[in-house]
Amino acid sequence: MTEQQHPNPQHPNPQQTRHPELREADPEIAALVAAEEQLQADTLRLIPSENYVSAAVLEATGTVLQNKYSEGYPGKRYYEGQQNIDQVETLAVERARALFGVDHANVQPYSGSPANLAVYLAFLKPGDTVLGMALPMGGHLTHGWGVSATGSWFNGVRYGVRADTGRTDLDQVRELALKERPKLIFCGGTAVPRTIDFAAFAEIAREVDAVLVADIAHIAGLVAGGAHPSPVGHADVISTTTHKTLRGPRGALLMSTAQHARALDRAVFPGLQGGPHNHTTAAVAVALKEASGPEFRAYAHQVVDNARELGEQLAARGFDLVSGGTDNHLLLIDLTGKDVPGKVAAKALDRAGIVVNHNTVPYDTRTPFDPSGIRIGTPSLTSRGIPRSAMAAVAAWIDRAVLAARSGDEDALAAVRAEVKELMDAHPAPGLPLG
Ligand code: DSN
Repeated sequence: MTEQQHPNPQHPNPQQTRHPELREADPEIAALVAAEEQLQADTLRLIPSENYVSAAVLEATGTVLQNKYSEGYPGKRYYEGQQNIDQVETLAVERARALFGVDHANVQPYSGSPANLAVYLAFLKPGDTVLGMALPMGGHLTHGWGVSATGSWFNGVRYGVRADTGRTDLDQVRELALKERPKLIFCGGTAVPRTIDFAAFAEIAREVDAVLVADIAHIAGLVAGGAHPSPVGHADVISTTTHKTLRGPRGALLMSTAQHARALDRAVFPGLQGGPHNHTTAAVAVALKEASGPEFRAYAHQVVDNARELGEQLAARGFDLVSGGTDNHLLLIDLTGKDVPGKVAAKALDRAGIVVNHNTVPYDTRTPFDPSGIRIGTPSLTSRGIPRSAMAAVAAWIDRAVLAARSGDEDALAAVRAEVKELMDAHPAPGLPLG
């Protein structure tokens, strides 16, 4: 951090002023926090489920609200002293309802997996059938996959994507629904690069009298910002985390029609959870306020524009994109044709300052621990204000790093890292004092 970057004595070097109590009480943890800040400042973070929260969201997570127990819901608590907490939670609920246009919102789930488990508790008995996208096809563990509680306690039936298009196989969804008569159908996932056809899923769910759950964890910010169609009016329940494209703290929301409000609330508390994390609720409220403004709409559209452009630039360099491209924030890349396994590529990219995750691709012939693909996305880089015009450079860096992964050229990775850092320095990240 140079004097030049902080010329104003009113704003001294944040490394010297940030977290003074923490540095005093626990220098080891303080040093690791500082190192993580530096890492997040210096690297091109392309994991599509990650983002940078604003300084305001970050501050809200570090408030005294974390000292308070509040089991129950506003106006119906099991502990006294809720004068402020009730207002915080009510604000969060009202903002979620307004932003997504839903009848009901529960802001208490600790994260996406507990939120989805609460949905099972609300509607299913152990052994009942749930239909969800298979994990290796882009689904989520909690959509009935075997190693998850949802796949061991319930009868998980899975659909996939079409081999020829890489897109959700809605014919298979309907066939399986008619044959297996699931009580719950999940749409959405963790590696779905295309628009989810909520209306088509709703029609199938109605046909078999199933509850349709739209898991919009990845795309919630795009839905809120009008850059992806909304599941409202189609899905009975909407589940989402708050920390991905929505750019809030780590947490989750369950939303629904008025009809299912009571069942969901009872499932979250007392069914599954104890006291809500009030500091997180406050930060969720702040993020929802931020997401309701015009700047966030522009952000959501820019995320998609950047992803589309990055996809085109990568395809032009011979990368095989599952489904041929993207409609949203993420790209799933099959590296088979590049002759580099996903994990080898991801680790090389990390050394080049580009952070991605290895990922299975549909019909992968390799294992989930050593799959054929990588998954990348544009939410974080867009939060730094990195424009569409920079996507050619990003694609070229990925290309060079993947080639270097194959040849073991560490100098090439170091050269990419230096170029990446220049772009990062030119686009400070929100919430990071080091930017
Ligand atoms: N871990 C999240 C993701 O990366 O997509 C899903 O839970």
